[in-house]
Amino acid sequence: MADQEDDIVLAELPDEELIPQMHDDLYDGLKDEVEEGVYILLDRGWAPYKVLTEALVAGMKVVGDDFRDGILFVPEVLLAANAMKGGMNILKPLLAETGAPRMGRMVIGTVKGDIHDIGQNLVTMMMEGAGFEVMNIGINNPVEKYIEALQSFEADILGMSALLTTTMPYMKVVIDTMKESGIRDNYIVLVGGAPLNEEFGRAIGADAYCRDAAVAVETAKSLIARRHNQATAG
Ligand code: B1M
Repeated sequence: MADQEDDIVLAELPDEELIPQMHDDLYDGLKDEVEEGVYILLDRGWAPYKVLTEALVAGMKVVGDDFRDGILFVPEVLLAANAMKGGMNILKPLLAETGAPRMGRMVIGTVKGDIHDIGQNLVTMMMEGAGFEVMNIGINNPVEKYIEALQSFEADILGMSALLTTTMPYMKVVIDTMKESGIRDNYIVLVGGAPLNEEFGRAIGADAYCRDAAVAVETAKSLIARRHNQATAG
């Protein structure tokens, strides 16, 4: 693979060849090449969101499938994740550059026992791009950390992420603790992550399950608007 890479000049590839090449580079954990590809697409006038979804997220899907099937192992996936983050870091300021009005404040973090953070970083970027202020508290968060962050940041929304079937039940622990402390209804609770679904979101008492970052933005916008309307009516 590496020998072939030496011969390929990314800037000379047309879009329809550059995209699969970037997926290969992501798969191989070639951060510099992935970053170069992102710059090339932006130079060609691609919207940052299109680069994100078609060049990066779609490439990561292949990595995920091969990880599941035992073709890739943790060290390779870490390299791919690092390459993905390189590309995301270039896009982050561009996605946030919309000059959108302040929409609300969100605390987001991955639950206790879980160290996957690419998805929640993406949600953070997209929410910031849509005008939300976001406090990203990272990975492996116990309930106390969520509650402390919600209160200190004066958040409107709690976002929780879980990528493992073994860690997703912890979301219910957080929501139940919020209920016990009498603060549940002060916040909109959104949950996401590959193993979740709508039914799970409902069952644990979240306000909504968000399939992806774009859905998270739309859901947050509509639930915040509904809250404002209720507050005005009441
Ligand atoms: Co992990 N891993 N991993 N992993 N890993 C998965 C999740 C897995 C599905 C792979 C597989 O088998 N196919 C599998 C889980 C199986 C299961 O539980 N059913 C798995 C496993 C088993 C593991 C380990 C146990 C492996 C091991 O050690 N033997 C281990 C667990 C570590 C731990 O957390 N305690 C582990 C470790 C790792 C790495 C460290 C190597 C690395 C993480 C690096 C990092 O995040 N910094 C890693 C990765 C990269 C993956 C895959 C390949 C990719 C995840 C990802 O970043 N996807 C993943 C396979 C997969 O998901 N297909 C896998 C891209 C990202 C953009 O998508 O995170 O789904 P996603 O986020 C989306 C939506 O879900 C949604 O929006 C995002 C953007 O659209 N969303 C939200 C997510 N969070 C949200 C929160 C919201 C709203 C929407 O709040 C409002």
